[in-house]
Amino acid sequence: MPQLGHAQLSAAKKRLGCTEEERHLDSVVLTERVGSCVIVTMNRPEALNSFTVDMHRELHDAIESAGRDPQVRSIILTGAGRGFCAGQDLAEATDPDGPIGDLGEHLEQTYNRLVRTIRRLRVPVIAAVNGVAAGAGANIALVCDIILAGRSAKFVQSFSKISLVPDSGGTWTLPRLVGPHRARALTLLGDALSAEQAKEFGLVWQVTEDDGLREAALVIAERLAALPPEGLMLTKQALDTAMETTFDRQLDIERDLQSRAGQSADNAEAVSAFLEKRKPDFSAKGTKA
Ligand code: LHQ
Repeated sequence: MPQLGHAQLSAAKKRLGCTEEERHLDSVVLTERVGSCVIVTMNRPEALNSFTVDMHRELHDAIESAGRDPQVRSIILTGAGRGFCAGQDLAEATDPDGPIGDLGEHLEQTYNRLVRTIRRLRVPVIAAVNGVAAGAGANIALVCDIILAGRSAKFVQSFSKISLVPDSGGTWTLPRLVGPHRARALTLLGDALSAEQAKEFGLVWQVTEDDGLREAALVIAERLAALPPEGLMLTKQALDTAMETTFDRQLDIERDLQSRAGQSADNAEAVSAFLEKRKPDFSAKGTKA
């Protein structure tokens, strides 16, 4: 009998009349709205949330649709169970009847699309790394804007152990985050970095107790929601180009983005509120009157 993927199973259950809640429990990606934040949870705990084609599709759709919602001000990416994400599901990758052929093509259609989408999002993405993050799972965390880690989290560039090249942007992000020689040792040896070491190396913003991770991520989400969104979006854009360009070109980019930021109603409101010693109200939209 042919095996159904999660997406096909969900569609079949829909036809068979399951409730929305029953279908949701089946999904390999869960989404939960908390205020203006969407928590996106990779949900294959039995395989440490490793990536199948189905999980790629659901994760990309969940993140893209949260990013398109103008009411959403941040996204938290996390994993169900004891892992964050163990990278590619190696059983699916090696299944001769499975969906994966050439790995380069697979990367382009799945991991590259995902990390490009995360990187280009209007809103900040917080990675709440709740356990082991291995292979592409580690590198997907590294493209997020703010990385929090539970005390039991680990970051492993496990590619060398299976004779693969670090992907999902890891060869770009890692040397920039930890320096070229640490990046070489981490990727060639494949040693696991503990949450504390990852913080020391500059990968992680904050380490929390495991049971305090969700709360800590929501506190960051709440702080981001209190800030003017356009300024955050433009700051993300400025930092994205900064690593690829010259100092002079980056000054031009800052000038152009600051010109846009300076014309925003949020900037006018924030400065007036500061001068008038009151709390700002960022509900008004558009450019300065
Ligand atoms: C897994 C996996 C997994 C399936 C744990 N797959 N089941 C891109 C393009 C295309 C192809 C290739 O790859 C890529 C990018 C990549 O991501 S390559 C890197 C792929 N990932 C890995 O090599 C990591 C493999 N996993 C591990 O080394 C360990 O599981 C880690 C270090 C993550 C965790 O170790 P433990 O805490 O000791 O857990 P465990 O090994 O006992 O795993 C628990 C279960 O999860 C186990 O299943 P079981 O039925 O025995 O309980 C594992 O088989 C399963 N699992 N990772 N990637």
